[in-house]
Amino acid sequence: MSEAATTLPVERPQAPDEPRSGIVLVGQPNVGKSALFGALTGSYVTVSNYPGTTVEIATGATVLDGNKVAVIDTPGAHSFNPMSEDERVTRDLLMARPAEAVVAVGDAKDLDRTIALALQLNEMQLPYVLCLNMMDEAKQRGIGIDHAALASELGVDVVPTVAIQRKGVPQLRSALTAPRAGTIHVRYPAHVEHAIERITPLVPESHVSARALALMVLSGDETLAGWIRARVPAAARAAIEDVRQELRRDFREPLRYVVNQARYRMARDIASRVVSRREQDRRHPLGEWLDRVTIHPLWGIPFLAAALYLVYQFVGVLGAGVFFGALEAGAGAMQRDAGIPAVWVIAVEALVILAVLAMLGATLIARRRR
Ligand SMILES: Nc1nc2c(ncn2[C@@H]2O[C@H](COP(=O)(O)OP(=O)(O)O)[C@@H](O)[C@H]2O)c(=O)[nH]1
Ligand SMILES: [Mg+2]
Repeated sequence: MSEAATTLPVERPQAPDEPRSGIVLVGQPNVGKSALFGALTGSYVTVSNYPGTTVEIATGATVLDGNKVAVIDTPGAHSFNPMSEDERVTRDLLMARPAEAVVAVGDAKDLDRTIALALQLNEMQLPYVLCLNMMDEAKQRGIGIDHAALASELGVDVVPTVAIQRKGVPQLRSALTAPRAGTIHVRYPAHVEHAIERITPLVPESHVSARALALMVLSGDETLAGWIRARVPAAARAAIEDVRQELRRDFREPLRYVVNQARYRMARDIASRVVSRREQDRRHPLGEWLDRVTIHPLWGIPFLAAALYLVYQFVGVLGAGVFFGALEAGAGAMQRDAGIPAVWVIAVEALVILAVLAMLGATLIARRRR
């Protein structure tokens, strides 16, 4: 963990009257952040690299309630516990100084993930508006969202939009004049909650809540190390690290995973209460269960092993043994009857088999993406 590991302006402690950064658009990749940014700002846009990185940030301006405010488009982020440079820049932008308002942009077709990100903003206690974009595609798929119910669950304004048609943009503008910090909070397993209680008095003053900072530190977010070092005395840092190590021993999975699990569980619960689907679009419960268990860090392993074994059986035993045996026999016969060289017959037959397998694979992938 080196000092250079942070891109946050560590030398500049937060002054209470510091100018706010304006309106910051955040969300997963490809949810329509840039389209909304365009709808809000028009054509006067500056693109620059975020200090110390090659990540590009677009800045423009808009007028809200007669006041000109900056609007910032950020790179896509699945979470504010960064795993990539893009995610880190977005997290740093949120932490460097308070925003006038955050716009959490989400894909209405992917409500679980949208809500999971919103819950992190609730945790950080940043004032925001949740924008459910791509409502056109959601409707086409028969997904209906009770956005008023979602708004009261989260405690913030929720605005459905179709950014490319500028639908909902006036409503978004009006919600942005009075953004709120969310009211509902993720409950973590008791051990985690206890660790949060012990760490919150030790984290620095910030416009981001102490609870969120405590969770970032507990999740082992090393990109925050420099920021913490610049603000927390050595003794307190050692105390924080002790709590973290103790908590690590309470779980088999990494703490980051434990924290994410709790967030997603709550996001799914909320989504299930506010979303309605046409019957044919509902996924089979077995499919949902398989989805979850196959990506689990522990239970995923036997599934992977079983899948590899099946592939081995298919390719090694059935493919090499049975098929090629038959191919060789067929090729031998053809060679005898028509004088075609055996390698040609085998090559053509192998190509046909590969094409069939590729088509099967493509069909399976397309089905999963749907
Ligand atoms: N159908 C539909 N497409 C959209 C909508 N908003 C954005 N898009 C498209 O989705 C893609 C990703 O949008 P973009 O703004 O680049 O997403 P970003 O990665 O979040 O900045 C682009 O092809 C957009 O034209 C929307 O509301 N409905
Ligand atoms: Mg973009």
